[in-house]
Amino acid sequence: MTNYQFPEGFLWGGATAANQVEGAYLEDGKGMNLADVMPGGKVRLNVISKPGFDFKIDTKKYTTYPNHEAIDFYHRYADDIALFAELGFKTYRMSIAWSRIFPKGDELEPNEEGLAFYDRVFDECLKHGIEPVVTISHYEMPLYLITEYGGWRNREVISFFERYAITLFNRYKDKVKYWLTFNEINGATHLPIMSLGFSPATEDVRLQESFQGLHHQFVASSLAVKACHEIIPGSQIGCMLIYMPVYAYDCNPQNVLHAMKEEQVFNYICGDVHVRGEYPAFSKRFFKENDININMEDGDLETLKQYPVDFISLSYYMSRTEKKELTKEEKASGNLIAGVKNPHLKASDWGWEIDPTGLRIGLNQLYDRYRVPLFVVENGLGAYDTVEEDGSINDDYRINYLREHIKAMGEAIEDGVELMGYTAWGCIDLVSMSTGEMSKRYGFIYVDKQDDGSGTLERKKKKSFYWYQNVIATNGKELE
Ligand code: BGP
Repeated sequence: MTNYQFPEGFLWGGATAANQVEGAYLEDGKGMNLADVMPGGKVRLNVISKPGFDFKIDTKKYTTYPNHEAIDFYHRYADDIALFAELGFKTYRMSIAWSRIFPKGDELEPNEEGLAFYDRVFDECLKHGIEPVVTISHYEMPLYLITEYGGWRNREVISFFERYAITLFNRYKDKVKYWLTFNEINGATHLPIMSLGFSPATEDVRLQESFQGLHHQFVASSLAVKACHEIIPGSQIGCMLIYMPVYAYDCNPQNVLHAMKEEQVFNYICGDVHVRGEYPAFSKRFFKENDININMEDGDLETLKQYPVDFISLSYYMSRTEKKELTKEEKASGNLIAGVKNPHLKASDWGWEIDPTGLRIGLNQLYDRYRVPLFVVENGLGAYDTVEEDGSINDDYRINYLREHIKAMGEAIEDGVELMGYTAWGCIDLVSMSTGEMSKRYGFIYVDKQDDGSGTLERKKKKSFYWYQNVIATNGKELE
C-alpha cells in the first residue's frame, strides 16, 4: 500500500489518437489526411518531412500504409470500449479525425456520417461511465489543406479550424466536457510536418515558418477556447504540450545557460501564450537573434490574452539532457527531439531514455510557473511483446515503467501539484506515430497485428491489464 493521495475523482484512463487506431480511412465520406500518406517503417518521418514529398500513396516504393486499417477501431469501438470499462477507466482520451468531419477541410457543411460515428463512440463511453477527453487535432490535418493551402503557414486555416471546432462543440455539447486543442503543439518547430502540415524548404527558414504557423495555431486555439466556453457551459479546454524537462549535462555555466534557453524556447513559449495569454519576455530576443518575424494582425494579441486555456495537458516520455557543444556520438534519440545521452538513465528499445523522476520535476516546473491544473494525457513504454504458447503476455517491463511514473505523480501531488488525471498512452496497441510500426507496443490490450500488416486483429489482455485495473480500483494505493 502506498500513501499517495490521488484526489477523489482523479481521471484514470488511457489515450489514443484517431489516425493510429481507427482505420477505415476512406469510409463514410472521410477525406484523406496526413496519416493516410505516411508509409510504415523507420523511414516514415524522414520521408514525409522532406521538402518535395508529394503527399501521395506510392505502393511501388513503400509496402505498408499501416494507418489505413490501423487496429480497425472504427468497427470494433464498442468491444474496445467495453474492455476499457473492464479496466475501470474513468476517462478515455481520444481524438477526432478532422477529415471525417470536414473531408477537405474548407467546406462550409460538415459530413454527417463522420459526426454520427463520434456520437456512437461517445454514447458507448458514457454508457460505461467513461468521460471522454477529446483532442481536436492530433497530427492529421486534412490533406487538402496541406496540398492546396500550405498547411498552417496560411492564415486562412484558422477559420477552417474554428468552424471545425465550433461544429464539434455544438454537436457534442451534451456528451463531452473536456477538450484539448492541438496535440503536442510545441513539437511544431522540430517536426512542422506533423503539427503544421508543411515542410520548410530549407533549414534556414524552419524557425521563421514554424513560429508563423504556431502563431496561427495560437490564435485558432484562443478562438476555440472562446467558443467552447460559450457553447458548453462548465466545459474545460486545455492545451497539450510535449513536456521534456531539460537538464544541463553538467554544472558548466555555459551548459546550464544553454539548457535554460532550450527549456524556455521549447517548453515555455507555447505554455506562456496558452496560459498567460502572451509571448514571454525572452521571446523578443530569441526571435530577433533568429530572424523570426511573426506576421500578426490587429487584435491577435488581445485574442490571446482574452482566452487562455483552463488547464495544461502534457505528454511525458522522457527528459532531455543538453550540452552546448555536442558530438554526433553523444546524441540521444527521442520523441521528436533529443539532446545528449544521459549517463544516469537507461533507454527503451527505441532509445527513449526512461526517467520517472523527470516527470515529478516537470510537473513541479509547470505548476510553479503556471498555477493551473495539469493533466498527464500521454505516458508509456513502447516495447516488443511476446505472446507465450499459452496465450499470455507477461509485460512486467511495462508494469515497472508505469509504476515508477505513477509514483512520480504521487510525489508531485504531495509536492503540491494540482493533477487532474492520467491517461496511459496507447492503452490498446496501436500504430506508432514515429515509425508506423505495430511492434512498438504500448497497450494493456494486445492487438494481433504485425508490422507487415498480417494478423487477425484479435484483442488479448496482457498482464499489465490486470495490474492497471487494480491501480485504478485502489485509486493509486496499490501499485505492486
Ligand atoms: C506522441 C504522440 C502520439 C504517440 C506517442 C508515442 O508524441 O502524441 O501520437 O504516438 O508520442 O510515439 P510513438 O508512436 O512514435 O512511439
